[in-house]
Order: sequence, then structure tokens, then C-alpha cells
Amino acid sequence: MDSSKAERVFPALEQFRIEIPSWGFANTGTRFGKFLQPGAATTISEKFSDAAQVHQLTGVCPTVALHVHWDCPDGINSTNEIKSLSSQYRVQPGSINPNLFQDQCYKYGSFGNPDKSIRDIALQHTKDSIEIARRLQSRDISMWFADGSNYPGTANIRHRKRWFEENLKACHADLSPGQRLLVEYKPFEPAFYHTDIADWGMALLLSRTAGPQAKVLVDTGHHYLSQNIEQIVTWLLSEDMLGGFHFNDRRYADDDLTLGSIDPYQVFRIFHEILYFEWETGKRPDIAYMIDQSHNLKGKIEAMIQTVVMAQMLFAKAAIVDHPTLAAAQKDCDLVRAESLLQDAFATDVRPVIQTWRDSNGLPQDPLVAFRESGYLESITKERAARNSQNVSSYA
Ligand code: RM4
Ligand code: MN
Ligand code: MN
Repeated sequence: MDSSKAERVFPALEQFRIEIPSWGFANTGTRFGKFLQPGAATTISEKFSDAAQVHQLTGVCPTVALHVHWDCPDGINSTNEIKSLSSQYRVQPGSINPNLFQDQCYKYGSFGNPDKSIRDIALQHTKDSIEIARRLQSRDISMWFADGSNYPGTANIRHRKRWFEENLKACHADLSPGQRLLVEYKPFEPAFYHTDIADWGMALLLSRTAGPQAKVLVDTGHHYLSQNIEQIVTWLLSEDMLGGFHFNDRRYADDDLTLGSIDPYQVFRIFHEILYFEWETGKRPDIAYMIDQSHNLKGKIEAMIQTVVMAQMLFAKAAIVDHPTLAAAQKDCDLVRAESLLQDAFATDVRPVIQTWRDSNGLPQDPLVAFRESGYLESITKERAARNSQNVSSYA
């Protein structure tokens, strides 16, 4: 790699941070069952401890996303414990995710439930989540809804849209000035006929209705196959409505596989569009990069480190695209030249520069090797094995 490219990688690495999910360290499974890992985290303290490992070794994961029911069992009263864990392990609480999909009352929906008393429960839970975020000094409240229906004709889709608008507006009114509401979309699962927020257009309209602090969250696994995700990203960027990402990879549905394991070029293309936008406009959009994965078969901490390393590498590759030359090639309709600029950047081995960056930050050159040599996995496996062998019930 020539020195001008290397010079572009360093600032990109300084800029790039990615949030890891607490639930990625817990025993999760598919709807057919769980394969338990003896070292999986069950308590919030164990999740913080595992997240701290990933941050110590990679240096780019200072925050951990929390799911309210799984991580704040006492609601607002859980925040003191979380604060002390956060200072003990030196990772900050990140986005706060209300759980509006698990309780029995949500069988027919949360914000879209025909029963107002259930919609009120969901609203109150979200307001509590906003308060939790405030106390933890977390900026983003990240909303994912399982709401939808399984059979044609069974739900009034227009009414449900209106109920979503009402509740999202009410949530927005509760935000402090620095906070944001991120609205996630997903075309199917668990609902299989209609989903209330099925795509980015619906998420965009609802976010706009909610208020100026609401933005769209793009989960890379939440699209139909072959959908052009980077185009969605560029449209959201140009509308100033891109709030963040949930990164994961997939082959069929919402598989939550390790990022880049199936299609690293797609992740590269997403990063490229963001960095091209930054170059062209001189603006740095405020995007929360987050991972949303659950590792059923792989070791959880290893898979998380793999993901972070992959994300960082793909971001660095995107940073070496020659933007002025690309802009000129696009203007001249020099298709092969333009395409080659992306392909060349993607094919460049950025690992040596990343290793130099790690060296200069006192980080291990290879975080995965360092993790394997650290003995951490062996020690948590000993500590947690007995408890894990009994823990088969909940999702996370
Ligand atoms: C959903 C969605 C949400 C995540 C839940 C657990 O499919 O991706 O972001 O919170 O899973
Ligand atoms: Mn998600
Ligand atoms: Mn998902």
C-alpha cells in the first residue's frame, strides 16, 4: 500500500468505534433450541466483564448495548448497579433497547395493539427505558417492534399505523435534548403476513412524525434478499435520517451471523457510501455503529472479536477509496474506472496498517490470538459452567 493510502487509514481507525450487544454473550438459540456454552454470560456483571475483554483487546468497543428486560431486571432501579459495573469494567452503557416483544400482553402487538391499555403499558415501558438511558447517560433509545400479524384481514393496518404515530410522538416528547430515538425496521419474523414497521420508508415516515430526534436504524439482516442496502443508506444520509446500524451477516433471513462472513463486499459498500458522503459534503453524520448478533454455535467472545476486527478492516478498506478520482470517473461515465476504484480498495490488504495502529495504541496486534492466549475463556468456563448447565429457558 502506498503511503497516501496508509495516511487515510489512520484517521479512519481513530474515528471508528462500534458498540457490542450484551445479548451476544448470553446463551441464545434458534426457535428449535439452544446449545449451551459453559462460559456464556448470564448475569449483567458477566456480560460487562466479557464486553470489557473485547474492548481491551480491540480498543474500539467502549460501549455495550443493553436490553431492558434482560439487563435491567429492576427497571429504573437497576441503574446504580449498572453504573458501578460500568466503572468497574470500564465500558459504558450504550444504546438502551426496550423489550416490547416478550411479555404475554404483547401477543397481538405493543404500540400496534388494538387494546389501548396494552399500548399504554408499552408506552410506559418505553418511557422507563428513556429514563434508564438518562440515568446511565446513554444517548440512544433503540426501538425494535415485533408487531404485525400472521393472516390477511386480521389487523387494521391503518389504525395500527396511527397508534404507532401516537405512541412514538409521546416517547419523543419524553426525550432529553441530547437523546435520540432510533426506529428499526424488519420485513418479517416473528410476524409472517404484515409487520407494522416493515421497511426503511415506514421507519422514515414514523421517525419524521415522532420528531426531530428520531432517526432510522438499519439492521443489515432486516431486508429481503438482494435488496440494495447501501442505496437505502445513501438515501437516509441525504435526508439526514440515518441514526445507526445493527450489523450482522446473513444468507437467508435474519440469521445474525458474524459480520462479513457471507458478504464482506456489501459491508464495504455500505462504509464506502458513508465515507464518500463525508468527503463530498464535508459533514460527519452522527451514526451509531452497533453489532446485533447472537452466536449460537461459535464461542461468543471469539465471534464478537472476529466481528469487530472484520468491521474495522472493512471500514479501513473503504477509507482508501480515491474519492476525487471516483467523482471524476462517475461524472465522465467511465464505468470501469469507477468500479475498479472500489474493487482495488476492497482488494488492498489493510491489515499491516491496522497492526501498526494497534501497536501505537498499546493493543495486541491480533486480538483473537491474544484472547486465546489470555486464559480468560478457561477461567470463565470454570466459574460459570455449573450455572449454565441449568439455564435453558429464556432467549437471552
Ligand atoms: C430483532 C432485532 C432487534 C433485537 C432483537 C433481539 O430481530 O434485530 O434489534 O433487539 O432481535
Ligand atoms: Mn437489530
Ligand atoms: Mn434482527
